[in-house]
Amino acid sequence: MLVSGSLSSWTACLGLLSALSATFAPAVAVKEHDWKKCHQSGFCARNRAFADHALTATSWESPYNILADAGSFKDGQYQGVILKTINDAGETVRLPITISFLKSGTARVTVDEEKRQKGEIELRHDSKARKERYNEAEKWVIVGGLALDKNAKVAHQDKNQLTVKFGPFSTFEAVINFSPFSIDFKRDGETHIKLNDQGLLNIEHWRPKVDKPAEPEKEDDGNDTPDEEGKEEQTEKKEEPKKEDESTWWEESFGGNTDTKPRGPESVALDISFIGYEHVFGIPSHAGPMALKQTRGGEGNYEEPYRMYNADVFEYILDSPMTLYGSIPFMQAHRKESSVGVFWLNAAETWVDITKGKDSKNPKALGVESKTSTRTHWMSESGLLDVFVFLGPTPGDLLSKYTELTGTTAMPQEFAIAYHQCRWNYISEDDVKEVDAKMDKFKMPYDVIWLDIEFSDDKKYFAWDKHSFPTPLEMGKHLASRGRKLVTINDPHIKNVADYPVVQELKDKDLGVHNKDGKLFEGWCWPGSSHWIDGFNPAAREWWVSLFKYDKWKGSMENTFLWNDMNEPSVFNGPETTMPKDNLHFGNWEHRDVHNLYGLTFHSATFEALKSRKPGELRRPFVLTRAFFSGSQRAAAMWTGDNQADWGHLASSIPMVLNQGISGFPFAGADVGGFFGNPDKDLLTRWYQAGAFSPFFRAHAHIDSRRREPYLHGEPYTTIISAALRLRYSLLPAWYTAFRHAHLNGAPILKPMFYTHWSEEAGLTIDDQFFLGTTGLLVKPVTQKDQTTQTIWIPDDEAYYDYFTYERIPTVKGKNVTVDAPLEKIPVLMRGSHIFPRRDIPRRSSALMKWDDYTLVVATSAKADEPADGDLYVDDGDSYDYQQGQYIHRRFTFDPAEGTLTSADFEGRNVASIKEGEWLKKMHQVGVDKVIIVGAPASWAGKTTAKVQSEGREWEVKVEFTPAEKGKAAFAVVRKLGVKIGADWKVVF
Ligand code: NBV
Repeated sequence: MLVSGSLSSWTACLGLLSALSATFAPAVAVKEHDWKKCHQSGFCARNRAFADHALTATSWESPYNILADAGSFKDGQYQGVILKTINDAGETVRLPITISFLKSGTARVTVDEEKRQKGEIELRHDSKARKERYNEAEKWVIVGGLALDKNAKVAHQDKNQLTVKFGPFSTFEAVINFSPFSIDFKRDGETHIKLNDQGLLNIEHWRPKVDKPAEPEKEDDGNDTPDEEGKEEQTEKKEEPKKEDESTWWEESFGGNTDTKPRGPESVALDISFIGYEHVFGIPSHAGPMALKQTRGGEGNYEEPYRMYNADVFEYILDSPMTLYGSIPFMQAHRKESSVGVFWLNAAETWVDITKGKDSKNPKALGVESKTSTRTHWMSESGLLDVFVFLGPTPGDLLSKYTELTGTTAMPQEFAIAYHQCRWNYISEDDVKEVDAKMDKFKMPYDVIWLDIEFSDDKKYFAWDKHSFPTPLEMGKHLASRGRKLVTINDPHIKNVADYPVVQELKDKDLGVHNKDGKLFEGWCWPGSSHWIDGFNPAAREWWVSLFKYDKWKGSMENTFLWNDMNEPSVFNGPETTMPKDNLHFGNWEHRDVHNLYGLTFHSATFEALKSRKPGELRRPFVLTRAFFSGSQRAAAMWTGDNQADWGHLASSIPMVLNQGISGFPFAGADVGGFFGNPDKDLLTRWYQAGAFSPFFRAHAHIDSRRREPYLHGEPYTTIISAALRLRYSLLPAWYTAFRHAHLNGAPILKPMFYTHWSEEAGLTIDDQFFLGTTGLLVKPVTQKDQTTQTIWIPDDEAYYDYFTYERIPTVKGKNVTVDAPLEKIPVLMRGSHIFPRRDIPRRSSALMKWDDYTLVVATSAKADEPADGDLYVDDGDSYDYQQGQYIHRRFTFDPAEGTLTSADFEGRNVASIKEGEWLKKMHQVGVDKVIIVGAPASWAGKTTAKVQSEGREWEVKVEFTPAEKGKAAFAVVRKLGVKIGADWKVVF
């Protein structure tokens, strides 16, 4: 049975959901009008209107001034008060400001609102909402890096401003201007970032609700949105006074839902200018180019600001600033040889306007080419104004400082970076076993099979559907026998039915989210009537953790891992398919304050749960989350949600995944094949090839789509897809090493051109090709239909070799090169001067490759004497023993002048002194099976042997040299080196 258009309203369809969900999926595609535009979101409209006024009125002055005498600077921190003038009578509101200069060189500006006397601000209708600006985002997001820089010094102070020098060698400066308040951030004397330069700071102070007499009817049709009103004013250039639009202060409605706003208007907004920077990136997740577009209209620009309000935007549209499932309010600006950034720590609904323009203070008349600057306008509905400023100068600096604050990506379970086979739904244990067997039959490696919501007994997620999954443990063991895992879904909505102990406990212990009246919130999702766990409540988290113990969640076992979906949270009958903003969370914070954090609280509780399923068992969890916020990288992988089986979505997945990586959350991927629809075989094949170069590599499909497991497509597709899977498996050591670097310093796993080649202006905005980790592999997946060649931009003068043929590609720095890319070929080049590890015998799962020997591939430099280097990180891939030194991290160096290839500990540790646990001991049996030197020196012609030295011994190995021929580079192969992977060794050619 397929139910579709006949169900006209959600209510009707939701009523049937429980009964129908095995075959039913909402056939309604997302409509843009289901989601707010800025003019439909009261605070966004008000702030845009405020900006229009400020930017066009001739005598505008920001009403925010620092009270010069009230401030003090001590131990790296300035504390003072901003006075906001709120009316013509000169009345003011006090806004405490703290500017912290951190040891890392990061600066933090926090503005709060002074607490009022009890009763001074009344909330509406006896609301239980907390009367304080939300100040706990830090608690969920920040894990370090807050130590103050005691060396930060006041360099200048007078009645107008205060200048603080801070950062490395005091090369950073913050010039705090008092009247009006603004801050200029400088590096080496040059201004890079300005706060409130345009005077758009707007902190809507709390005020009592005054019931005013109804306003007289306007003469026009009265249909103007606040936004349009702002525009009218702009053209009329009215100056003062700007009449505020109060229509959405105390209540606003959208799509039939009314938000009672007990605290009234309380948004925080600020303009942040990036001086001399034409490009800004970040603030995922949006489906659009990595380089963010302007948002105030004009050709090729958006009309709407980028929105961050985690939402279940299924079948999302491409090239749009619309919000998606997760938010990271971290923006970076790049130009040739300089990068700076800001992190806006606020979990409420947030919009960001972006405009660009020439810097008029730098006129051409003076013979200086005027530079383009980017101006951004950040608007959040509530909470503190809390912004971190990073002054770079490199892209890597931004990432390391940002992840020092928010944490780096967790070291993953090794299986988690292999291939995942998913679909909504594998319908029974037999189905699972059949897919598992077919993957083996067709020699397609895979590590994980996934179960979507239909695995459960009527969407009661801890209960298995007894008919389809009667023996989950037996199924789990079956998978485990080939080292495979099972991931099951577990959403935050808990089915509200009588016979479900989980919901009973939630109710009895009062662990759910509450509505505005303080009662348990009830809404609709897959199970029908549901309650939502309140992940902000410590007791709820503790309870959630307890549910996953092996003896509590029957049918789960060591190889069961988790998928958290719908955690934006998705509420089918809620405003914009999420929770009412006046819902209440633990501590009586309104949902409005914490919305973008909700998903993180849920997936991090699941992460904790997986860490403590059995006393004494401490293994790395694997959790996939759909909603996320800054900090999610510490506990989860993410995917880009419900994309579609079309070429546009395939192409769009690449900038989206790159953007995740440069925003500190690199464990990212898109549904391979596209979730909705049926990909044709070419599209599916190309998607597998792109997926093989995506940090999270999972095929997934909608319940209504045709079966599309990779072995189903006949030749040549089966062979080609199989080759993509095998390529992923052979490169797993390189991927794992890239994760290690991401874990250590926040580096992206897929590196866009600007990240590796920051001095090449032309490469700054390229977002469809990338380097994989430190391997030097330059990849540009094919994302166009019928495309058989690929054009790759070359960032430098290095040598580039075709990954598969060793052909030396004739490249020119800064130019495109076109390479062949027939369906069976993924455009992958090896950049000279790198070495990367592989494991060349593909097996059924990564676990089965654990003790296999390695291959090292050396791509020699274009410069005859330039060394090549690379590294390999490996640990047990499962436990936390690596934190006790139980890992191998080698640095390989090929020195063409000396004719040597050496392996040394990456960190210079004395490996002999490490007390070896079981895993390290077992690694003695793992060695280097093969070394391939691509671009081997011509002088090696005739060479047949080389000497190997290791552990005090020396022996000879054979060298097979193949001279350069027909465009192919010369290469040499050495087999069976006889060295241990963890030992120091040297090959002398
Ligand atoms: O659980 C069903 C799906 C899931 O397959 C998909 O990956 C999620 O993004 N889920 C959304 C709910 C319904 C989508 C129409």
